[in-house]
Amino acid sequence: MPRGETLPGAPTAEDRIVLHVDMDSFYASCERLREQKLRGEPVVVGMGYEAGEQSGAVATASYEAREYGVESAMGIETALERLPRRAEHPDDPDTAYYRPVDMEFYQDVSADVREILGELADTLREVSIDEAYLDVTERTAWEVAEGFGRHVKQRIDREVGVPASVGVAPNMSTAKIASDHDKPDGLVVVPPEDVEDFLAPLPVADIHGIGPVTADALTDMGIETAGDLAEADPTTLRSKFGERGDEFHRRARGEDPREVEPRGKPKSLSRESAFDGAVEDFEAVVERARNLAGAVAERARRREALYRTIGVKVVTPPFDVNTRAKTLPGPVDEPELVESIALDLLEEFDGEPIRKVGVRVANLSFSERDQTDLDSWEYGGTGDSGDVESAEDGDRSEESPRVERYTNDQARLFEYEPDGSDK
Ligand code: DCP
Ligand code: MG
Repeated sequence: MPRGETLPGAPTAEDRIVLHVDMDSFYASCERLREQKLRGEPVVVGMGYEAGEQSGAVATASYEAREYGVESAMGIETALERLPRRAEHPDDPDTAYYRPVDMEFYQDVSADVREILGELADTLREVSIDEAYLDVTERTAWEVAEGFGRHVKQRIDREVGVPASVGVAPNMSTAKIASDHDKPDGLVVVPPEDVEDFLAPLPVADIHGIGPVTADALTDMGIETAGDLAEADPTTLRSKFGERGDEFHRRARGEDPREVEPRGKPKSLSRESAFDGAVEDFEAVVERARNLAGAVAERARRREALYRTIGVKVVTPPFDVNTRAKTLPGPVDEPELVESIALDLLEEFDGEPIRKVGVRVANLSFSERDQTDLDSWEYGGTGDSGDVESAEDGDRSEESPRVERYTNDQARLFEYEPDGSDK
């Protein structure tokens, strides 16, 4: 329907202006914030990495380091082959600064960014530590959306000091693709009339919900770009992919009816961590679980959540997801209990090879004021499925390319909150 033909007051996708912000090489940018000498240099931030060691996996690499082929989820050992440590070769520019992950610091920086975004949005939905959607319909207009996007970037840069990429579009999925389109320091504005043309040349894998497996299946059908997909026969797509086929078709045309909604309170909080392959050393599993239990309990405390259920998740080869939980008579905030119950529940798996372990607290209660939020909280993710990214937000599909990288990750401490599945 052409613009202007809708009934007054009936909102259409064209009425909305959605802005997606994704910070550039976020952890590395945070490190640069407190260490001037890292600016403009290759920086690698390692998860499970300690200074001078080879262990762990790359959480992120600065864009300078990416030029050497270093990327997220790569083993530190491989990264070091491509980019040796600057500390060991001070005069060699083909080297990088390696730093261990410091979540607490990144959370602080993220909170500063969030404060600014909160001021700039009608509604704000945080997706992850470095990513958020803003509905800015009431704050700007398409004619000046580019200036607004620039303003958002500048405020983050001036007040926090970290670079961000911004996409502005009439819906969430297009805004996300737009923010990623010209990284780093990108600003891409896609007004409603340009959405189809903007999407058309992109590979199908760039479309929300289409991961490597589906992308391959589509390629086999001769569908390689979003444009091909938009023009494909809906009946063929439906026969091949069921209802998802309709969804793909809509998305390829840039239709996405989701509204930018703030997050409600989570129903559970959990953390999990993958081993490099399957480990048989139960002590290592216990040690990892201890840390996870501490992290989960701390997070619950920070969010002022009490929990009644404490559980563990154990992934055994090939990819069997086992969950065990214990429910207490009343809600508590007791980190020691989280640890002891988690370790008790793990006992059963002593002697088995283990790929991944997770700890979770559920049956959360918040202060009375927040209770309604809790009840109304609905989330489509599948936190218990073992797809760590799926609970991060409904925004990433089971099949997104990141999944592959995450599952190959050596020791990614991943927050799969909020996962909404309150089993
Ligand atoms: N992260 C991680 N493990 C991964 C991917 C990401 O620990 N496999 C962490 C480190 C990143 C942060 O999450 O800094 C944000 O993820 P992004 O995918 O947004 O990556 P970056 O912000 O690092 O880079 P980009 O500029 O591509 O957004
Ligand atoms: Mg980012």
